[in-house]
Amino acid sequence: MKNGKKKHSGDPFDPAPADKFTFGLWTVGNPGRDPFGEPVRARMEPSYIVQQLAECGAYGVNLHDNDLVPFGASAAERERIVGGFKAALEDHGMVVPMATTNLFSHPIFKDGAFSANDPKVRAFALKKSMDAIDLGVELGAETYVFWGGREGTEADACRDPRTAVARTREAMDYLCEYVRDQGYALRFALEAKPNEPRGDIYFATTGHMLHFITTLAHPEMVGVNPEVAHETMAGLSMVHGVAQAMEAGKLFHIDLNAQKIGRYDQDLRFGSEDQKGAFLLVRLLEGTAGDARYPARYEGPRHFDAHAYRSEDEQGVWDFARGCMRTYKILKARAVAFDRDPEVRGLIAERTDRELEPLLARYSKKNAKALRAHPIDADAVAKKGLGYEKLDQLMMEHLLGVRG
Ligand code: GLT
Ligand code: MN
Ligand code: MN
Repeated sequence: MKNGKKKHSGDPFDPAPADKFTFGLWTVGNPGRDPFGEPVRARMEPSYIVQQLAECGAYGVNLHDNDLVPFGASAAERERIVGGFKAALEDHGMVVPMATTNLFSHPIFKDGAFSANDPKVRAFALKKSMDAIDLGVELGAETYVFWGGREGTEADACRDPRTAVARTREAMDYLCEYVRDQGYALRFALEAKPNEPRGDIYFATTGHMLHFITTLAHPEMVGVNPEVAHETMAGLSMVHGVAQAMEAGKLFHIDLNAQKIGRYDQDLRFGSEDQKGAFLLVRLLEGTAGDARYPARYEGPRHFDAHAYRSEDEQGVWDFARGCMRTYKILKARAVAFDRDPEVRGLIAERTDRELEPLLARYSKKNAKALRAHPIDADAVAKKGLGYEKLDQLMMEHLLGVRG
């Protein structure tokens, strides 16, 4: 069954490959292990996951090196596994748009990977990353994610945190040069997280990453991969972080899921918590507000980095996967209706002032002089209500499906 040939149900919210929905092999493949309990689901073969995700209407799968090729596999075993996986992708019309390296599971990474104090660990991390980049490119990946889950501390005196930053820069510069040297068309996307599994993880938020990128030797090759759960764990607005990345041309990839504030990294089904945040995120990614100043929409894959509840069996996993995709499409339809609503448009229409705005746009002695001379009645401006209660309620009504 080739994906392109799969018959669509006709339900407008059922996913199709054109929606560009992707899942990590580790997401639907999550066996439901947690720090307090054993796995509740059996391991699924990567080729089987590809087949099932294609059935569900997904566009592709992403992977860590060891999601596919077990740690320490021989070259012959690697060839056999990769060959079988490529055949499954081909059979089911699925692609691998993103790949990454597992730099956190093996005990060698207990002190981090690129930032670890032992040069042998840093060397191992670079070697493993180069091999994993080769694998990703072989499978067709265009984006390569770096999530520094173990790059952090509990005992902060173990290294100067500035050294951790500098070592991470060295590693990123090293790997960018490797990619250039190989002639690969690959971009890096850095994923932030504030804590877990480490007490504190370096580069805690997307904002930290955005600045770090400006210090790299090839900043044009590197962007970010913000995750809903991680920004929310930090108590931040995912929408604002993503917007800053988009405005800087740095949203290279995205990890969609859901999260309650103040919890462990829950990686819940997309949209299952904070529906308002999810709505605003989809609205931003899809560009339904239609602001002429910005590129219309985010064009990359819509990747769900989430997993089914531990209460589920395999059927629950596919229900979870369909749920992520359906909720995204439902929110997209709601966002389109919201931004078309004349009452909404009236409330968010920008105020213009042809005389004043040119004076604000750029400093010059002349502009500043004219600006200072321009009378502004602060009390009169302050008195006027902005109508945001009405606007937000209209958003709620669209979101709850009683309007539009
Ligand atoms: C891990 C983590 C995710 C990262 C993945 C990429 S692995 O599941 O929780 O947020 O995106 O390494
Ligand atoms: Mn993630
Ligand atoms: Mn997460």
